[in-house]
Amino acid sequence: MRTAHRTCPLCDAVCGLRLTLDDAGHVTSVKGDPDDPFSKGYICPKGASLGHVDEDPDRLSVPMVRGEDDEWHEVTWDEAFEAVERGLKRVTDDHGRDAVALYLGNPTFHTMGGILYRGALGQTLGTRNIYSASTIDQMPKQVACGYMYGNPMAIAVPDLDRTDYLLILGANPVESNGSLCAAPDFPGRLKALRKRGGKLVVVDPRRTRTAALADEHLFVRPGTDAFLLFGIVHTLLAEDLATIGVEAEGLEEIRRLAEGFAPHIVAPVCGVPAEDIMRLARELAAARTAAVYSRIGACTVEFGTAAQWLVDVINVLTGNLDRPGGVMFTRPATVDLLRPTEPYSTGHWHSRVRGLPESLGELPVATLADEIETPGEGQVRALVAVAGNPVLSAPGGPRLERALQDLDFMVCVDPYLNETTRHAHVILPPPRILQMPHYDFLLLTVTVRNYTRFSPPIHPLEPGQLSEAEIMARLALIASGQGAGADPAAFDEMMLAQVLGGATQAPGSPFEGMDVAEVRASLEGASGPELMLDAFLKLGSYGLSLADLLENPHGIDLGALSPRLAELLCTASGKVELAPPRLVEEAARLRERVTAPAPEMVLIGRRQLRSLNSWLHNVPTLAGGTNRCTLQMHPDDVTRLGLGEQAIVRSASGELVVPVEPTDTIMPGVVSLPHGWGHAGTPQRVAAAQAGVNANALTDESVVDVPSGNAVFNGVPVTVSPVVPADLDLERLSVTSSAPA
Ligand SMILES: Nc1nc2c(c(=O)[nH]1)N[C@H]1C(S)=C(S)[C@@H](COP(=O)(O)OP(=O)(O)OC[C@H]3O[C@@H](n4cnc5c(=O)[nH]c(N)nc54)[C@H](O)[C@@H]3O)O[C@H]1N2
Ligand SMILES: Nc1nc2c(c(=O)[nH]1)N[C@H]1C(S)=C(S)[C@@H](COP(=O)(O)OP(=O)(O)OC[C@H]3O[C@@H](n4cnc5c(=O)[nH]c(N)nc54)[C@H](O)[C@@H]3O)O[C@H]1N2
Ligand code: SF4
Ligand SMILES: [Mo]
Repeated sequence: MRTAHRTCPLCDAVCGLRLTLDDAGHVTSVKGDPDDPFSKGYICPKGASLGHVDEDPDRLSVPMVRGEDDEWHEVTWDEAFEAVERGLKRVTDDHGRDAVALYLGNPTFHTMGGILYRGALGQTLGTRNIYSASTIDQMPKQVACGYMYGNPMAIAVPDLDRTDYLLILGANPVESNGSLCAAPDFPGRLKALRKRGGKLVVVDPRRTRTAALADEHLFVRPGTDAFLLFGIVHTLLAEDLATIGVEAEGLEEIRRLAEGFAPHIVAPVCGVPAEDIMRLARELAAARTAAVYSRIGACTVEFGTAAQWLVDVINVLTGNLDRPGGVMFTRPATVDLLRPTEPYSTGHWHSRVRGLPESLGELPVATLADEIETPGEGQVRALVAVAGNPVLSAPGGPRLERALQDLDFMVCVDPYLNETTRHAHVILPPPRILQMPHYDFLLLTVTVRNYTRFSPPIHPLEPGQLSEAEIMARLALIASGQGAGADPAAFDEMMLAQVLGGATQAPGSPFEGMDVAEVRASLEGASGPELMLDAFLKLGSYGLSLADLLENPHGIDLGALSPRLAELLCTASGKVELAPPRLVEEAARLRERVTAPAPEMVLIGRRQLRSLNSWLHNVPTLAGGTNRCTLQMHPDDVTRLGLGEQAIVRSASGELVVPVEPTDTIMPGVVSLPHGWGHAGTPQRVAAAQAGVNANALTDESVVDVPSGNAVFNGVPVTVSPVVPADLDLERLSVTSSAPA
C-alpha cells in the first residue's frame, strides 16, 4: 500500500486528491487531500472515480491504424507516425497547408502535453484552419475582454471568498464545479457566502442545484441575458447609482445605449419583471462589494459576447472591478499568461466559406463542416484532432460526422475509440492519467486565490510508450518537415531555447542578460514539460521553481487576490473601454431584437455532476441514476402537448426521439437536454449500454454569436410533439448521432 497526492485533472476546480494504491499499483481509494490549502479535502464523485477513469479497460494503450478493410489494427509508434507523415504529406503536397485543419479539444487546456504543445503544433502545421473548444465555450468572454481591456486573457473572477453579493447568470457551479473561476468546493464557498451574511442570486431558466442554494432565483428566457443586463445598466445610470473605481472611457456612450433598454422595455423580452431588474441594480450598487459572474448559459448564446461585455460593464459601474470582494485578476505562479503582448484585435483572417473572423488565432468550430464540404482552393482535406469529440460536442454534430467521413486523412490523439476518433485513419493514445505529470497552466490563471501545485507522474511509462508531450512533439516535427523519425527531445530543446532566448533579452526578466546555455543547464525536470514548467516558474512573479513545488506536494497558497488591472490593460486609451465600437454595434443589433417575436419553445443544455462533456460515460461508478440523457420539461407543457414517456424534438437542423422528464424546476416554454451523449458505434461498453442521444443533432451550426463566431447551444428554437407509431421509423429519425462508419 502507498499514498500519492495529485491534482484532479478532470474539471476546472483543481482539487487536491489523496490516492491509495495497492502493491500492484491499482488505485484502491481516492479521497480529497485535507492538506491542500485550496481544496482542503473537498472531492466530488468524478474525482473519487479517478482510479476507474485511469484504469478503464476500454482505453487504448497502443497506436491504432484503420486499414483498407476498415478494421482497426494495433501498430508500433514508428508505423503510426509513418502513416501520419504519409497522410499529411499527400494532402499538403496536393492541396497546400490550409487543407489540413487542427481541432484542439477541451482537455488540451488541462494536460501539459496539450497546453505546452498546442501552439507549436498549430504553427508547424502552418494552416489557417485551427479550431478549438474555445469557440464552443468561452470565446465570447475573451472577445469581450479583448475589446474592453485590450487583453483577451484578462478574465476577472469573482472574489468568491470575500464578496458580499454574488449574481450568477447561466452557470451551475454546484454541478459543474465552476469554470473560468477555479474554486474547489464551489458549493461550500457559496454556503460560506450566505453564512457570512452575503446574498446569492441566480438567474437561470432552470431552478438548478445552485439556484436551490441561493437567496433568490429568477427565471430568464434563454438567450436574453444581454437584455436583462442592459436593463440593470440602465437602472444604475438612470438612478445615478454608478460609482466607477477604475479609469474608464465611454461612460456617455453606454448611457446613450442603455436608454433603449429601460427595464420596462427589456422585461417582456427576458421574462424577468421590471421591478426585479431595478431591484437587482439597486442591490448590486448598495452592496459593500458585489460580483457578477456568468458562464455557459450566457456565453454559448446568440448574444454571448454582448452578455459577457455587459457583465463586466456592471462590475465596473458598481465599482467592483479589480477590488477585493468584487471581480479580480489572478496572479499565477508561472510566467504571467495574463500579461498582454499587443492590443487585441480579431479578423486577421476569415473563414473561407462563411467569412467568419479569426479570433486568438482560430476560426469558429461552427464552420468546420462548411470548410470540409465546400470544394475550392483551401478546402479542408485532412484533420488533426487532439483531445476532442466534436461529433458530440460541436453544433450540428451529425453533419460534421458525415463531413469527417469524406476527409482524405484524419489523425486523433485520444485515449478512446469514440464517435469522432472512429473516423480517423490513425489514433495515437496518450498514456494513462496517472502516468502523466500534471500542472494546470491555464486553470491556475483563474483561481479565486493565488495558488500553485504540481503533480509528478504516479506510474512510469511502459518501455517504448510515448508521453503525450512526445506524441505532440513528433506530430509537430512531421508538420515541420523533419520526418516521422525525428527526436522529440530535440523539439523540446528548441522550445526551451525559444523561451530562454526571449527571457534573457527581456528587460526586467529574472534571466535578463544571462547566457541561454547556462540557464538551460540550471533547469530541473524529468521531461520536456517539467523543464518548461521549471523555467516558467522561475520567470513567474513569486520566484518559485519546480523543486519548490515538489517539496510541497499539497500545493502552495500564494494569498488572496490583489488589484492588478493596471498591469493587464492594453487599450489604446490605457483605460477600460466601456463602449468599444464593435460592441456598440452589438447593442444596435440587440435593440432591433426587442420587438422580435419569441419562439414558442426553446432548447437549452445542462451539465450533470457525474458526467464530463462526452467522455466519462464509460465509468461504471458514474453511470446510471440521475446521470441520464432526458429531456427536462415543465409538466404543464407535457400535458399541453399530450406527451407520453418519449417525445420528438425537432429543430431547424435535426430531430431526435428522447425520454421526457417532467419537472417543475424548468420554466414553461423551455426544454433541456444534456450534451455529450449519443454513444453510437463506440466500443466503450458501459457508455454504449446507456447511449443517450446527441443534443448537437438539434443545435444549428449556421447560427453563431456574431463578434466571436461562437456556437449557440442555448435558446435553440424547437418544437416538441408526441411520438406516434408511424414516427418510429428509425431510418428517418436521427435517434443516434449517425450511422456507423
Ligand atoms: N459535472 C460536470 N462538470 C463540468 C463539465 C461537465 O460536463 N460536467 N464541463 C466543464 C466545462 S467544459 C465547462 S465549460 C463548465 C461549464 O460550467 P457551467 O457554465 O456552470 O455549466 P452548465 O451546467 O452548462 O451551466 C449553464 C447553466 O446555464 C443555464 N442556461 C441555459 N441557457 C441559459 C440562458 O440563456 N440564460 C441563463 N441565465 N442561463 C441559461 C442552464 O440551465 C445551466 O444551469 O463546466 C465544467 N465542469
Ligand atoms: N449542446 C452543447 N454542446 C456543448 C456544450 C454545451 O453546453 N451544450 N458545451 C461545450 C463545451 S463548454 C466544451 S468545453 C466542449 C467540449 O468539447 P470537446 O473538447 O470536443 O469534447 P469532450 O467531450 O471534452 O472530449 C474530450 C476528448 O478528449 C479525450 N481525452 C480525455 N483525456 C485526454 C487526455 O489526457 N489526452 C488526450 N489527448 N485526450 C483526452 C476524450 O476521450 C474525448 O474524446 O463541448 C461543447 N459542446
Ligand atoms: S470538482 Fe472537479 S477537480 Fe474537484 S474532484 Fe471533482 S472533477 Fe476533480
Ligand atoms: Mo467547456
